[in-house]
Amino acid sequence: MKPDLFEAPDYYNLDELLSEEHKLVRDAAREWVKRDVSPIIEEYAQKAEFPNQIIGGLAEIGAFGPYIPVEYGGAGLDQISYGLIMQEIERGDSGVRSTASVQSSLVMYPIWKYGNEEQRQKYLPKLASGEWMGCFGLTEPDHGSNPGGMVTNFKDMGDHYLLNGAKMWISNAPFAQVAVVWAKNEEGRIHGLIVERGMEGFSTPETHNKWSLRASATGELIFDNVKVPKENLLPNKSGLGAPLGCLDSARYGIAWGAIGAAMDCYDTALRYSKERIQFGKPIGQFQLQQKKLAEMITELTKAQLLTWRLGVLRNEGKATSAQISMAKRNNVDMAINIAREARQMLGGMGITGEYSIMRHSMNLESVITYEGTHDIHLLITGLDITGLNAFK
Ligand code: TGC
Ligand code: FAD
Repeated sequence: MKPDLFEAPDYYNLDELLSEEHKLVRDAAREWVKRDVSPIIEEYAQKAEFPNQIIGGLAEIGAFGPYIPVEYGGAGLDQISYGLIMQEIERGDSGVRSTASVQSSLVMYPIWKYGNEEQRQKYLPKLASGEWMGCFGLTEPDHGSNPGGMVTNFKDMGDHYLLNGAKMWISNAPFAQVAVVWAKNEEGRIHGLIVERGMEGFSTPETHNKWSLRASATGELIFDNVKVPKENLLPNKSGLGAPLGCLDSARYGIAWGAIGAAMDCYDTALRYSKERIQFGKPIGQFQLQQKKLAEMITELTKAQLLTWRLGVLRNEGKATSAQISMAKRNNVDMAINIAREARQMLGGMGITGEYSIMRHSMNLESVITYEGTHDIHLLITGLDITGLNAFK
C-alpha cells in the first residue's frame, strides 16, 4: 500500500468549533492511525484477519469507552471527542472502528448504564484496557431489522438461568471474552445477559467469505443450554428499548466514522487528480473530474456540519434517536457515494490495494446495513415527522 499522506479536508474551518482538548484527542488518534493502522491494514483486510496487535493502541487513544467515566477505566471525554476518535479510526478502516464501536457503545455502555456496581467494577476496567474484548448479540438468523421478534430465550432455574438460541453477524464474536446478549425471559420480556467465553454450551463460530469488513472478525453466538449465573443479568433496564438505547450511542459514532472513510477517499482522489497525467494534463484539470471533487467536498462539508451539531446536542443530552438515525443514514450514504466516485477517478488503480478506496467502498456496504439499514433509518425519520408507524 502507498505511504499514508492523508491531509484532512476542512473546507468550512470546522476546527474553529473544536476545543483544544478535542484537537488533542483527534490528533493523537490521527497519528496513531498513520503509524499503526495504515501500514498494515491492507494486508489484514486481504487475508481477512483482525490485527490483534492494535488492541493496545486502541485502548491508549481512548477508543474503548471514550465517554465512560475515568473511575471505570474510560477516558471521560465528551461526545465530540468520542466522535472524532471514531472519525479518525474509520479513516483507517471501518472494521477497526467497528471493533471500537462494539467495545464502547454496545458492551461497555450497557454494562455502565444497565448494570449494577459489581458488574461495572468487574468488567469495565478490563474492557477499557483491552485486556478483555466484548461483543453484542442482538441480530438472529430470522430477526435482523426486527429484533423485537427474537427467539433466543432464558429460563429461571432457581440458582441460574438456562440460555438457548443463536445470534448471527456478531462483530468481535470469534475472539471476545464477554458477550452482552439480548434474550427473552419466560414472559417474553427482553433482558441483557453477560455471557463469558468458557461457559459450557457457548460457542462462537467465525463467519467466512465476507467481501466487506474483512479486517473485522464476525461470527455467530450459539447457546446450547448455557448456565448463566444470575448475577450476570443486567438489572437496570429491560425491553427492546434497552438494546436500542445502546444502538443510539453506536449509530452516533458511525455517523462520525463514515466521515473519516469519506475524507480518506476524497483526499486520495484529490491528490491523484493532480498527479495523474492524461492527454498532457493532470486529470484534475478536466471539468468532469472537478465536478466529482467539488460535489464530494460539498457533501462532506454538509455531513461534517450536521454531525458536529448532533455532537453538541448529545453533549447537552438533547439529541433524539431520530436525529441520530438521520445522521447515520445521511453520512454512510454520503461516504459510499464518495468512495464510488473516488474509485472511478483512480481508474484501474482504484481497484487495487495500492490505495485505500476500494477497501473503504466494500467496508461501507456493511456500514450501510448494520446498526439499522439505510431503509430502516429512513422509516424512523418518516415515523418521526408523520407520527405514522410503517413498522406496525
Ligand atoms: P418499537 O415498538 O418502535 O420500540 C420498542 C421500544 O424501544 C423504544 N425505542 C428506543 N429506545 C431507545 N433508543 C432508540 N433508538 C429506540 N427506538 C425505539 C421504543 O420507545 C419502545 O419502548 P417501549 O418502552 O414503548 O417498549 O420497536 P419495533 O419493534 O417497531 O422496531 C423499531 C425499529 C425497526 C426501528 C428497530 O427495531 C430498529 O432499529 N431495527 C434495526 C435493528 C438494528 O439496528 N440492529 C442492529 C444490531 S447491532 C449491530 O448491527 C452492530 S454492528 C456494530 C459494528 O460492527 O460496528
Ligand atoms: P433484513 O432485516 O432481513 O433486511 C433485508 C432488507 O429488507 C433490507 O434492505 C431492509 O432494509 C429491508 N427491510 C426490512 N424490514 C423492512 C421494512 N419494515 N420496510 C422496508 N424494508 C425493510 N448485529 C448484532 O447484533 N451485533 C453485531 O455486532 C453485528 N455486527 C454486524 C457486522 C456485519 C459485518 C454485518 C453485515 C452485520 C452485523 N450485524 C450485527 C447485523 C446487522 O445489524 C443486520 O445485518 C441488520 O440489522 C439488517 O438485518 P438483516 O441482515 O437480517 O436484514
